[in-house]
Amino acid sequence: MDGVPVDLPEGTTLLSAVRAAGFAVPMLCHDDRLTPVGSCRACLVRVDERVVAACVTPVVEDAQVCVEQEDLRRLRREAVELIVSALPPYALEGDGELARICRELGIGPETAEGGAGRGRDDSHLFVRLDRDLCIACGRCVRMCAEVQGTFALTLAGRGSDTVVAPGTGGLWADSDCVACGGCVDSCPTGALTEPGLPIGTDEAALARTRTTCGYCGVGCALDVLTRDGRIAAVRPAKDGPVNRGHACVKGRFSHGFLRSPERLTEPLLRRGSDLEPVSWGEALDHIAHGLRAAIAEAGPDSVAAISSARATNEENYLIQKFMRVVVGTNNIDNCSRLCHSPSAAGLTAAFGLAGGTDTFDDVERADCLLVVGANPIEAHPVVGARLLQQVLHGARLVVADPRAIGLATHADVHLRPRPGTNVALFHGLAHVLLTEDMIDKEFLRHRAAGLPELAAVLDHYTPDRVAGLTGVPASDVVAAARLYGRAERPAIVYGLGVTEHLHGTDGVRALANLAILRGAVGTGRGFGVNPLRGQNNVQGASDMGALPDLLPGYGKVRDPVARGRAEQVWGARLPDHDGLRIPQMFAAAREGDLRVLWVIGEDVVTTDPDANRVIEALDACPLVISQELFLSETARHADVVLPVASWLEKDGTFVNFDRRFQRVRPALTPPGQARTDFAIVHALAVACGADLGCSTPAEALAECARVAPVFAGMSHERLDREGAIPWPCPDPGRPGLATLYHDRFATADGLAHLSARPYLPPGEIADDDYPLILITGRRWAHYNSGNMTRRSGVAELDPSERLDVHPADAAVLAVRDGDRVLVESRHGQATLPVRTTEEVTQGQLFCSFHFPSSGVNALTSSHADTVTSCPEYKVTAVRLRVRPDALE
Ligand SMILES: Nc1nc2c(c(=O)[nH]1)N[C@H]1C(S)=C(S)[C@@H](COP(=O)(O)OP(=O)(O)OC[C@H]3O[C@@H](n4cnc5c(=O)[nH]c(N)nc54)[C@H](O)[C@@H]3O)O[C@H]1N2
Ligand SMILES: Nc1nc2c(c(=O)[nH]1)N[C@H]1C(S)=C(S)[C@@H](COP(=O)(O)OP(=O)(O)OC[C@H]3O[C@@H](n4cnc5c(=O)[nH]c(N)nc54)[C@H](O)[C@@H]3O)O[C@H]1N2
Ligand code: SF4
Ligand code: SF4
Ligand code: FES
Ligand SMILES: [Mo]
Repeated sequence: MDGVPVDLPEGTTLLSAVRAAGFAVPMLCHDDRLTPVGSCRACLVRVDERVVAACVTPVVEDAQVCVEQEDLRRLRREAVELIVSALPPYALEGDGELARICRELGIGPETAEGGAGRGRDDSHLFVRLDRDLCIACGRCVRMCAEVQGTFALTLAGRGSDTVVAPGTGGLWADSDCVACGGCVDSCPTGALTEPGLPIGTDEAALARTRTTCGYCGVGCALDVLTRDGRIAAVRPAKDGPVNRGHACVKGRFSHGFLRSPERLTEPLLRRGSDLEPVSWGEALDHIAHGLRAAIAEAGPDSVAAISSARATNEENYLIQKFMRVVVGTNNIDNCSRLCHSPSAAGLTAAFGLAGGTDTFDDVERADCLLVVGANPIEAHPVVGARLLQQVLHGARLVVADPRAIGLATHADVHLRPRPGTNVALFHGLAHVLLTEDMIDKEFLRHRAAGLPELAAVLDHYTPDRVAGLTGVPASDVVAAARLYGRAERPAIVYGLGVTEHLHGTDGVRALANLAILRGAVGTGRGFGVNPLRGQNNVQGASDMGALPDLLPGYGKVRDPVARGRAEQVWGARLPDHDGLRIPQMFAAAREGDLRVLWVIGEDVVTTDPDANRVIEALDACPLVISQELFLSETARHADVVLPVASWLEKDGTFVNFDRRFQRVRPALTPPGQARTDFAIVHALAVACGADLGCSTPAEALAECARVAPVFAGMSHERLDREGAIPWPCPDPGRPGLATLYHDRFATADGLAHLSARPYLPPGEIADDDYPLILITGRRWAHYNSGNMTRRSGVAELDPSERLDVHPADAAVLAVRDGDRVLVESRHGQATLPVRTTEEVTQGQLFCSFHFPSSGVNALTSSHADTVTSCPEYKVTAVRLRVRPDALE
């Protein structure tokens, strides 16, 4: 090539060859992540006397390629000039891709003299379209299809009038767009922009902070662009290890909460029925006094804290250290209790460690995916998008979910078990694996234990019997088992539809059985069992020991060796008995045994089950502290409210769903007197006359690395240098372990353990009084309690709660879309508007819990996983009544 030899495998494009030889060509219709189309002609090169577009032409062996000849430069300039001539003059303002290419090619603003007055579409809150700038390169359309998987866009019109448009016709706001922002990022001209960065913005003048998203556990790397102390835009980082330049509506656009007028900016103290502003000194002294009195009168175990999976590792580390060292209790827990505590228990029992077995990059090499009780398109959108693309590229897909979730339309088999019947379903699949000999006998002989016991139990789970227990047709059980059983590299990905049940831990273990039977874990012949952990740092909160039975790094508080290690580093004696779990804390409060409850970043009144009983507990506890961004429902019941900094205002690390530590860096300063959780815990320690050491987040992680051998190789300095690092990471000089269990499992005997626990029915079943089953879960635009997303503009995209009802059930009740119904369970009531949809099956309902005012968690019960106390959020027996106003 121009004299430079390049050696590239057949099938790669000339573009790769051009780059490999150290040259560059301008490109307008090309984005490396997307299928090349070769329509703009900006990248012309010559191959054996033919002039071709480099981005679409494959490399041929021994071809003579020219890039730098003058006539090629002219042809490329003419191609771009032709495109630019149709655009209005402002097309070349700023430093967008097109403007830069024009500058490089010497095309001046005088060339842009078009602008047909095709108008704008500013209907959408986050995506703006200027049709006059559209060159119909189609990158946005491909981005929406090939990366995001939403297929919301098309190219409409003919010839030079072709322009991007929503596939549904009409306005962008009414389209299928889920505001991932991918199309905006790929648009080379500024036809698509986001509100904070209009065309002509000089991005170089904005401050840029690399951090990690503080919403879900995917852990997208983000670049936060700020101007005058406010966010101009949030860009997904192209080199983000999980997101690779992609993001979702929450990480990207849900930051309006930061400057919400409702943001807490000063501490509040209860005086009678009012919460009144006070100084930090007064608030902290009040708490310190309450702590001292409680400990003196009722002992350290009369104090409990709920730590935050939204906060950083360093903050969680400090909080649990405060509770153990300053207070002297193990009464510390985090929302993993409500979420994936059955994963931690089940995966530890099966394989030895509490995290998922493989990295997501490996999962992406699987040829068959079993997605169970997870709705990643809405709850982990970037992972959902990657899974969908994998399926569109040929991987087989089995979905096990009672609802027709987004991925189900692409599934080879969609299993729709009745909520709460997973164990029977998984045993049914295992039965078929065994009877049809789709098991790895070698692996079972050398690396697993428990086969005879399991085989005896599985005898009872014939597909026909399983069909009776679960409602899944026997033929579907067989078909799904064959897809998983015959795949070369199967992988299991799962969510709360497995864990939030009366027998959630059994569910995780019965699911793990499938991977063990197939030898699809710890062998490279498949990619194990992988929970889609929920909160940004729920993995980390548990890793840091914000748990009543475990120290940082999962040493047991009852194990003298683990305790001794921590005691040595902390220079204090530690309590040696397990502390209270969250539901036990509430029970203790109701019984008058809890004097102080410190709730950090969790809106327990909105999100814990059986809300009326939670409120009773808070009201019974003499001192409740809520550390919050907003006056949440929980804060309203507190005696002291402390204003905190959010993830965009703090320094530290998070651990994402596939065990990667990633850096979190402040892009802004917190408003008013709000402080980081880290600073608040330190200040409280000082008010109590204690010194927690580790004065910076970096020092806190360094200290944690000394307490917990699995994190011994982790440090801020290393993360700043290397980017994401997975744990286990016992050695500063060696990489963390992304894939686990190559030689042996981490169990005491080194073997994977099959579980022979039988299916047991859920805590609630439909009966004559409560004939319908309510499932609760997530919707794409909102996040958990909704305290942040409801104050972030996205609320306009999804303004209210609704109850999904099957049309047949709606007909029986004579209710229509929008009608408000009274939902009653054995535990409470909620009033919700109806949305009829076949996404739910007959006899089942679905709603989220993102709108505290609708009171969904007044309905859910206090049934909980028998092993870990994870609430049975997914199964509540309810009945509906029409026109509640007439009945109240
Ligand atoms: N947009 C958005 N994203 C989020 C969150 C959010 O609030 N909003 N929250 C984050 C958090 S904290 C978490 S933990 C994750 C949760 O992410 P997911 O686990 O994906 O969330 P859910 O929607 O609660 O439940 C998943 C699915 O379980 C199904 N299911 C219910 N019962 C059963 C059953 O018995 N068997 C089977 N097989 N399936 C069942 C439900 O129909 C539902 O589709 O999402 C995180 N991401
Ligand atoms: N019905 C039903 N209920 C559920 C579930 C379900 O599926 N169905 N899922 C459950 C699950 S999996 C989870 S994880 C829980 C989540 O429940 P929560 O943890 O209560 O919900 P979030 O809205 O994520 O966050 C709680 C609060 O933290 C505050 N916050 C955010 N960042 C910070 C910070 O850095 N520091 C501090 N101090 N505060 C901060 C926010 O303002 C918010 O009010 O909900 C559970 N509730
Ligand atoms: S923002 Fe995302 S979902 Fe919406 S049209 Fe663009 S690529 Fe598609
Ligand atoms: S997928 Fe999760 S981590 Fe990524 S931007 Fe969305 S909420 Fe944030
Ligand atoms: S970039 Fe190659 S034809 Fe457009
Ligand atoms: Mo969660």
